[in-house]
Amino acid sequence: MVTPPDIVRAAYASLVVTSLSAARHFWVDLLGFVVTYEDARSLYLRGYDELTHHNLILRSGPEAAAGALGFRVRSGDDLARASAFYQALGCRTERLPAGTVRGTGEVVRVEDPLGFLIDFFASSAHPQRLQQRYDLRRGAEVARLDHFNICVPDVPAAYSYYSSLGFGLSETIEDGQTLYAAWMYRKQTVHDVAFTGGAGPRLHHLGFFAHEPHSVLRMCDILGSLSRQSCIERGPGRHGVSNAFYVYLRDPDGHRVEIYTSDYYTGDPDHPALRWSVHDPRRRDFWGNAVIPSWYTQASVVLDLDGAVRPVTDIAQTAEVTVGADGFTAPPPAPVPPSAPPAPPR
Ligand code: 4SX
Ligand code: FE2
Repeated sequence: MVTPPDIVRAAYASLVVTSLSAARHFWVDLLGFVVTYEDARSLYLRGYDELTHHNLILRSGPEAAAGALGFRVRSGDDLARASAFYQALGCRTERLPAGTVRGTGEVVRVEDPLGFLIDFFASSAHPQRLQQRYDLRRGAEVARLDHFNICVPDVPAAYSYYSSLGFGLSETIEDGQTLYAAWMYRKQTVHDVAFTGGAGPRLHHLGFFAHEPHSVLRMCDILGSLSRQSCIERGPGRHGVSNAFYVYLRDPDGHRVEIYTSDYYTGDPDHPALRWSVHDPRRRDFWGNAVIPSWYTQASVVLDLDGAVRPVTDIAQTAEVTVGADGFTAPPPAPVPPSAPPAPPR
């Protein structure tokens, strides 16, 4: 097998938005992203901890879609490995000279076997360090990009492709027959990428890390105060999978964003995967709150190397939403077994 590139982490994503001013208001003024660069057609944003040029590129365009998902690789040699790896798979690849993606060294851009546009880069400009500029923080006080969640018609196929790229498995949702969802990592957290079974390729959401559960709650309070509560799609709550505290929001174009905090360390070489039953009502919300059906079914279409929207293939396996207990399909609590009254103390 061809050696895969040494991927460090999920680093940036690019979204096409239909109104850059509406998107700026949402991502910068409300969520509190930092602007690294902007012009009339694009915005380059990062979290307060981020020391590369950007975590998110917003570009204005005629139709909402997701562009490339960016992985940082360890060195320049890994760019050559990425090219060779995808060429051996028969995938289209491009080399973009340094600066083609603003603030970023050379990029290898590929159409991956799942149908997503993926960027690999090894170097980036270092912007001003803002971690301790508490005076500037707003909104959810987003720290950095944490993960991509993608909709794929065939979850086992996505799992085996990302395994071949050297990703570790942290958690799954499954039953005896079907792998419904999986979480995989390169950095030492629960994930850099996760798969939701559904029509694909589509981007399900971008997960951004915040340091405090309080940031998640504060974001919800801010949206309520501004009568923007309809942006809140799911949560706030505690995930079963990952143990993170979360909320999902929808941006003005419907792109889904998760504010995510306090998952756990996965860096030991023998890190054991946690496997959840699809019938466990705590798996997606540890408190058993129902997952709204739109969360399972709606997602952003993705672009190909020519900038065209990728056609979507229907789910090729049983849909989790039709089997899983999610609060609304949860079995009633087990009856308390009858027992004899405790014997009086002697
Ligand atoms: O809904 S899940 O609890 O399975 C979940 C969803 C866990 C972690 C995530 O990042 C996520 O998006
Ligand atoms: Fe997530």
